[in-house]
Amino acid sequence: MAAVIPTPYAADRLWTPQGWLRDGGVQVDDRGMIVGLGAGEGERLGHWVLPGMPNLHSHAFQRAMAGLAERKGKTDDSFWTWRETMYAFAATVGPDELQAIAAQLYVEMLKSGYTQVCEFHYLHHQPDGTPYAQPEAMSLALIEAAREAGIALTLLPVLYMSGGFDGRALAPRQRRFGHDVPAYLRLLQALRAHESDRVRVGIALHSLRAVPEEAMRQVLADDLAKTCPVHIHIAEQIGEVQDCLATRGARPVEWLFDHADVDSRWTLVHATHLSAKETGQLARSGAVAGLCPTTEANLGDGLFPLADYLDASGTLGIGSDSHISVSPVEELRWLEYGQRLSTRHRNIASRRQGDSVGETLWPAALRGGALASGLPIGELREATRADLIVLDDRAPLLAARDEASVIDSFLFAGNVPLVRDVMVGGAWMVRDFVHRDEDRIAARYRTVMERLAQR
Ligand code: NGQ
Ligand code: ZN
Repeated sequence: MAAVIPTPYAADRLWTPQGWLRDGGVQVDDRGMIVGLGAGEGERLGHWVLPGMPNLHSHAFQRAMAGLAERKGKTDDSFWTWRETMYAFAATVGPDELQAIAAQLYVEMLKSGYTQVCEFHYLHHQPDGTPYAQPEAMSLALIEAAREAGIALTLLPVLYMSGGFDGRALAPRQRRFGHDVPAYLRLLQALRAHESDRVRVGIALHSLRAVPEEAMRQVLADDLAKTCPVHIHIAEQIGEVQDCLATRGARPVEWLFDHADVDSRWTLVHATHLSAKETGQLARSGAVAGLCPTTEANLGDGLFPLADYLDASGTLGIGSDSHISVSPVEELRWLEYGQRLSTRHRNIASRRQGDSVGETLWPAALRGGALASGLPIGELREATRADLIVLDDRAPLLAARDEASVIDSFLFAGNVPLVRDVMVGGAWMVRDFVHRDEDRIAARYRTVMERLAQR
């Protein structure tokens, strides 16, 4: 068989872990993988070229209710009252709606610079809890949406078994989330058949409140769970920490480390409320802290101990979670701003004199996001997928920005899109700010939303 010659691309400045590579080039093979990096020859990508960002935490359906829970209710509004609104909305979404919403969301993700998404998916069954004729119908809707939009997907079907730490049964509105362990493992097995260069499957345990200890042990012991990413929501709300202490005698993260071999395959989503001991445990384990700053702000969760965690060399990534905002720039900006507001200091994420906040956070989130996604590494180098973004070098904001200042300007000062082009696996999904199929996907989304609004 004749070898296919890789496609060469050139860029004026290409972001690598060593900093900006000048007049660099990437060679991409026919599977969309980078097979060479070095001197720049070939089609010019643009001026500032960065690796695309993985989004490590998404509940796609929630995009369609963004902005609909911002009005004061009868009781004190909290995470738990938001969850009631979210459950009511979730009950209206079936496979067709999910596909339309997710495809629209994924287009928005691509246009903002995300090239990969981890979908933490728990809307498995019909609203009353009856499985669909094809039990994995909702998962397949997400796979199809990712394919239509052209974003790479790590699908994390979620195990959800109980309604609280006391092991109580699922509430009526939670029934569509539920599986027993054998049915969950069958779902995982069925979805594995859909894996490809662009689709991966991992495991998600919804939370310690939703997964009893014995079920967690059984799933983690199964061969299917031995090599894939494992995600869990943990310690997002103080109430959860208190319930865990009361029922299990330990704080959530502490308890997890005592009962599972938490390593770099794991992503602990939120991990907001950590003791000093837990911060150290999480950092040393190599697991990813899955931070979702805009959602955590929107839901009133609290602030992650970023400085201590970075001082302990902890790994982090970002997710847009409830999609109240869909932008890696906004996640990283608010990650830093939350710390500034609470400490009344500046430049918190950069821990050494002279380091830039943006040049610290963008690569950190690339690395953690890749790990969480089950991908080799979050940087442009050989044997990684050619997922990259090109900034708009004609934007007035970037005028006279140089290698030392462009990433900070991109992260902190942009109020209009600065991501001009987006490539996933060697193929252009966004060119000149336009996604290749955005009109059709948006039109279908509008039709679906109008239908849902009438229910
Ligand atoms: C979720 N979202 O699973 O969608 C959760 C809310 C829960 C966030 N925590 C439901 N942001 O935690 O029970
Ligand atoms: Zn979540």
